[in-house]
Amino acid sequence: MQNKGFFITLEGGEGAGKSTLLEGLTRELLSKGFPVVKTREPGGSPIAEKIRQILLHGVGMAPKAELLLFLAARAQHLQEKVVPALEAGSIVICDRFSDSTIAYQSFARGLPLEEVETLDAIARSHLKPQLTLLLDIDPEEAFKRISSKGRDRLEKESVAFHKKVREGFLFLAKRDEERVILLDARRPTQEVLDKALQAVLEVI
Ligand code: T5A
Repeated sequence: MQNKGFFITLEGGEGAGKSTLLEGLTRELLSKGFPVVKTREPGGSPIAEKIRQILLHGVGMAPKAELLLFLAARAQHLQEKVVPALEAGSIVICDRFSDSTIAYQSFARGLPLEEVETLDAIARSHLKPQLTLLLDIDPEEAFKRISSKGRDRLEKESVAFHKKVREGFLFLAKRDEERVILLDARRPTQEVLDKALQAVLEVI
């Protein structure tokens, strides 16, 4: 799929600092005059936000249903928001995308990698991010940053689950070194933002 814009995704485990980085990057790029659309998954459009509620708070969800709901939300979000913004020439920055599906639904949940990748490619109509910033941090350290109250269904998973998520992300970073920039998420917020901004400005 060809487009005029630039597609950036932010990835990492819970509490790694993706939302913080999304705000900072958007602010910096807008101040430099770039057209930026910020968004997130699951969600980012009205129908996808409804699916998000089911995903984060549904009870007794089967792993395959979970996978297909994330992908349904993705297909809707892309058609409604991401693709039009890219076609209009914007830089789209998305908090989580396909790497999260592979890390959570395949590495951590245990669904076969090849099947997850095939279904994901269908959901995203083969659209790929041109740059991914992966915020890497040990999950036990990251969980200290987020309140134990009001945790959602995935945040309540075990430490072992979240360690497998991290393994998944690191596997993807190694497999696709050209696209994925690994950032040390333990560093201070401003330092993470500076490194991320430098990486973005080098490629856009
Ligand atoms: N999921 C998602 C799947 O399983 N499959 C999929 O395909 C997709 C797309 C989404 C859930 O869905 C799963 C993954 C998730 O479990 P979400 O609400 O988007 O849920 O969850 P998160 O992305 O994990 O959101 P969080 O808010 O928990 O984490 P963030 O955005 O990474 O962290 P952030 O920026 O909110 O920061 C957390 C705290 O740390 C501080 C912040 O101020 C904040 O208090 N902080 C730092 N502190 C010290 N140093 C830094 N560098 C810091 N950066 C931020």
